[in-house]
Amino acid sequence: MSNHPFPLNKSELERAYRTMRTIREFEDRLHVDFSRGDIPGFVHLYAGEEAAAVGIMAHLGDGDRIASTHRGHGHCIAKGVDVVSMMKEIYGKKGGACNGKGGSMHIADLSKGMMGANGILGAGAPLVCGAALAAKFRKKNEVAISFVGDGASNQGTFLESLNLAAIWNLPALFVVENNGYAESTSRDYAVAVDSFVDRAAGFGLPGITVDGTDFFAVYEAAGEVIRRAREGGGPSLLECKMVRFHGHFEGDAQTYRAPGELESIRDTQDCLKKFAAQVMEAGVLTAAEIQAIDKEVLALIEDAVVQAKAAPMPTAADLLSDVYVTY
Ligand SMILES: Cc1ncc(C[n+]2csc(CCOP(=O)(O)OP(=O)(O)O)c2C)c(N)n1
Ligand SMILES: [Mg+2]
Repeated sequence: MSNHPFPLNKSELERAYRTMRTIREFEDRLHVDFSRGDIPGFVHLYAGEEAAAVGIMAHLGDGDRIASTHRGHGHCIAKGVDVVSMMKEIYGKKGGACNGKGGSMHIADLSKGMMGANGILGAGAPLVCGAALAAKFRKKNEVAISFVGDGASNQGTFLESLNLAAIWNLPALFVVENNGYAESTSRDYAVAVDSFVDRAAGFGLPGITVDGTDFFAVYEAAGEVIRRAREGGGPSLLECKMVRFHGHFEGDAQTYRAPGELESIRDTQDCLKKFAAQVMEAGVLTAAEIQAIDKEVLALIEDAVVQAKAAPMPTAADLLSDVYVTY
């Protein structure tokens, strides 16, 4: 029996906070370094959305598979991908998760069940049907999880995947990360139904909507639908209502936001602040313990950046490797 109201013990709570803080620090550091011109390519940041990735991934092991999105750094970190290899990848360096050939939108690590970020909206859902079908045949009670944004949820690939998963009764979960925008288009303009749960019902899938800025709400709801999938109960949809703290991409002027919107969501809907307040109020973690984790994470990210900057660039000869899988 624990003497606090949470479904996790103290070290699990510390781990959850550390992972969320790692994502935040990783993203906020990229924001700064990108604006300095240090980072090649295109970057979409997950800051603000951490509670969803961490609350869901807390239920997964390396044998469970996920397919991510263009906004994938948070999913990678929460799934256990090494942050140094991620930072090197984003800097386009050798030793990166894909040896510097993929960049931000193609980070993958199959040893961690991370099947890849994806620049094509809605492309992860059919992959997850495949992974979940394989899991069903392997009979190890593994699950596969697809992430899509509110905008990508309109893609035919996503909707077809809901149907396939339902008729095959797959151990799959479809997470809709509803941050209110697809680039600059608001969700209310682009999605006809008020709730994604209604859309799931149209495909014969149960659905749950949660406050994606509340780690514990996500953890509880994800636990329920993942358990059901592992036990053969079939796929579900989980909508996480969330906020993004940066632009759609780095460099976005965000003129589509209401005046004061960004300040307001950072003030009232910060999932890290909420988590810290909840665990401190319950007396499980102290402010000093939280600060110690913050400091530890700051050093981890600084080290990742130093290593990424020092790593060599891929050479012309590297173009010819990793093109085909060798059997
Ligand atoms: C098939 C496809 N169509 C369009 C795009 C261009 N695009 C990239 S991100 C994006 C908006 C995505 O919005 P959402 O799914 O809500 O995810 P968010 O960026 O909010 O996390 C669009 C239209 C794309 N990458 N792939
Ligand atoms: Mg969105």
